[in-house]
Amino acid sequence: RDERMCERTAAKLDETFMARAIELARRGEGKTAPNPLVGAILVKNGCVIGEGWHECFGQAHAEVNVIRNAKKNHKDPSGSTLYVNLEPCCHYGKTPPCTELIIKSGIIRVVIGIMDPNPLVAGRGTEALRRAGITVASGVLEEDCRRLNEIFIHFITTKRPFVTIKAAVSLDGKTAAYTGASKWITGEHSRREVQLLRNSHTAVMVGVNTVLADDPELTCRMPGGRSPRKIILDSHLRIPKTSKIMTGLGSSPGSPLEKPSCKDEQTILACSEDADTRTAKELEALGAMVLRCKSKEGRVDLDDLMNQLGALGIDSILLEGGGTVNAAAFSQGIVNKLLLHMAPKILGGASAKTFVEGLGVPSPDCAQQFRIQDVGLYGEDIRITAYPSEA
Ligand code: AOF
Ligand code: ZN
Repeated sequence: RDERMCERTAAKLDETFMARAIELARRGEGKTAPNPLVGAILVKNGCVIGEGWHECFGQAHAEVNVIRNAKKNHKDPSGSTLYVNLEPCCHYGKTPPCTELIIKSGIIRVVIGIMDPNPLVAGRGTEALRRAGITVASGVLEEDCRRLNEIFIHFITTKRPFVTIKAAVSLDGKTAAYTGASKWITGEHSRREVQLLRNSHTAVMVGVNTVLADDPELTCRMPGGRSPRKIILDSHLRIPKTSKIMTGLGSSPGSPLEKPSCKDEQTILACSEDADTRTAKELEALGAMVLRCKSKEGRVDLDDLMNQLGALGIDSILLEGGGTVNAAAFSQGIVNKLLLHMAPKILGGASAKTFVEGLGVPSPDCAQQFRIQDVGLYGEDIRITAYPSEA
């Protein structure tokens, strides 16, 4: 029985240290895409002797940073345990393999959250460590680690962006009053959350009707945050040249980070194949990238668009569209996650918009099923986090 007690205590300890690694990994949010969020700590004789995380795309991996930081503090990693939320890499990428450094440092045990879905690694990192005589444990806080890198996992395995729908609704599911007035449904707390989301997603996407109605900037105004790349669904290129999206193209908001995958953070106008070529040229001359997509029921085929955006290196999209765009996204099956901010208000009105319009399904049996992962209080509002059931 004592032995089992010891095991349980040791497992709890592993989880506590892994939770810290996850916390550190999150510091890279908005800066590492399309690479993963990775945090690491070194523990020796029960004490943390170093912390590190992947700070920025293309730069040192978390494992390199944690070892360097320990040494900077005059601590010897030899004989220590490394906690890292993602399997260490064993390939030559932009940086040399972390496994070699780990082995050289004399680390004796490595505790991993999840295996690396990157086909270049995928189990081989762990193998290399074991071959060197290092004890490896994996699957610690597995669910949390998977969620932390849900974007990375999706993008590296499908080459398509991870799409999160974000909507702000009243208790009766409305996104505006019957007059169309929508400022504001949710409280300040919820709206601050949106700024965080814009920072942590590579791109933000809306329909042209949102541009026509609200003339939004779609920037991240959080201190130290970066603005996402903008994608406008605009089948017939109706976007006004005087809109803030178009006139803002001259300036370069966002961070100066080098992101070779989406080099110039250019605003993308997704139109159908038959959109007017002259208008397209004019918009391109103003600095936009026009992406021609297959048509689906007279609109941009979102499935085709996702393939094209994936090829451009866009790993994640925050979809802040209205009910029509959301309906198309749901029905084309491109939605990976739903974040619903709900304010304790009733707007009423049969004609007031809801966050999913379209035709809908003929019977509840045909409804798209979701799994609620979390419900949280955000000031007066609640936020529901849900995933499509089949995922
Ligand atoms: C990171 N940061 O802390 C870890 C990563 O192109 P590279 O050389 O930066 O390698 C990227 C791959 O390395 C990435 O897809 C993942 O498989 C692995 N681990 N990547 O950017 C890190 N540990
Ligand atoms: Zn590495």
